[in-house]
Amino acid sequence: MSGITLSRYLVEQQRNNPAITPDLRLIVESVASACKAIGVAIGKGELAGVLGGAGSENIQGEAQKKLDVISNDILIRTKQANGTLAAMASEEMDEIYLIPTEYPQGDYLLLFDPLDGSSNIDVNISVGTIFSVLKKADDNEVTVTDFLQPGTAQVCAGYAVYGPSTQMVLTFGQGVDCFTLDRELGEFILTQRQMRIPEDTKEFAINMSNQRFWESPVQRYIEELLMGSTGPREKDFNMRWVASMVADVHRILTRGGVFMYPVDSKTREQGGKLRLLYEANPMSMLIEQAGGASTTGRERIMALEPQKLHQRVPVVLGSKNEVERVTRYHNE
Ligand code: P6P
Repeated sequence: MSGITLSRYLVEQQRNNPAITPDLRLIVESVASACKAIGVAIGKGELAGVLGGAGSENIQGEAQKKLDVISNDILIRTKQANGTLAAMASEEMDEIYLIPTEYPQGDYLLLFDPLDGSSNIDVNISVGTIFSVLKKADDNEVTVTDFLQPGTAQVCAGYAVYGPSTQMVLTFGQGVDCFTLDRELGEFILTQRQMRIPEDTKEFAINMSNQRFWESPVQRYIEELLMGSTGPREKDFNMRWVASMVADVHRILTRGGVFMYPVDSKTREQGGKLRLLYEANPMSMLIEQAGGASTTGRERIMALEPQKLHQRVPVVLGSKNEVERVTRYHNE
């Protein structure tokens, strides 16, 4: 095993990647320590009385879990005072969070889904934290408009997945590296460099219960997969659906696959289910950096010009040749 800690890795990376400034290094290190604390809170579960609903709703109208709120607070508290950020945005907060004036201000913007897949938390299934880092475009007072940058503007993206082991996956735009938490040391150790997604796959991830609401290109694509070796694809496929995007994306980064949360007649009003700025964009950067592709079914997600902070978007991501096929079906 490499024995390379996250801190040592960041020093190494900074040498050959000028985009990794001391402030950006500090942001990633403090997100990592927040994820360690979130992992501890999740690990205690029932023992710490942190399961179940918080009795509140987020801007999405979704009931918040206690751990959604706890995770959000951990990220805010560990991030706000280190002088690297101008503001933060979260799935769990309606408005952007300006760094209080008593703290030094920085040039970076941190966006996160503090606990993705939290509907799984009460049944002990893997969940995760997704984060994305942008830079302020100018020196003016930060507003929500500063966050409305395309995915291609991200300087860093990553997630922590709280599964049988706690892992952190990171990209600064020069490939995707994976760390595993050594719980005795309390350190993330580099365990996989330059993750690559196979261009072809036999595994797909979609919530099949929505089938009757899908648009025809998605109907066609999934029907062909289900026909397997007896149909036009001439091979059998397997299905996985964890209902935690982080867990599904981690599987795809590890062994390939295609993940779909398409827009359908139920979600057309909102534009889809998953959020662009702190779910689809960071995951798309990781997927593309690992040799995969990520589109709305019609266009590249990372090229979208965001209009709203909590904007939703259809997502088709993973093994390049499958994503290209789904996109072709939409554009035929
Ligand atoms: P469904 C979790 O709530 C989430 O945002 C993603 O992590 C996950 O992929 C999706 O929603 C699951 O949606 O409709 O299957 O519950």
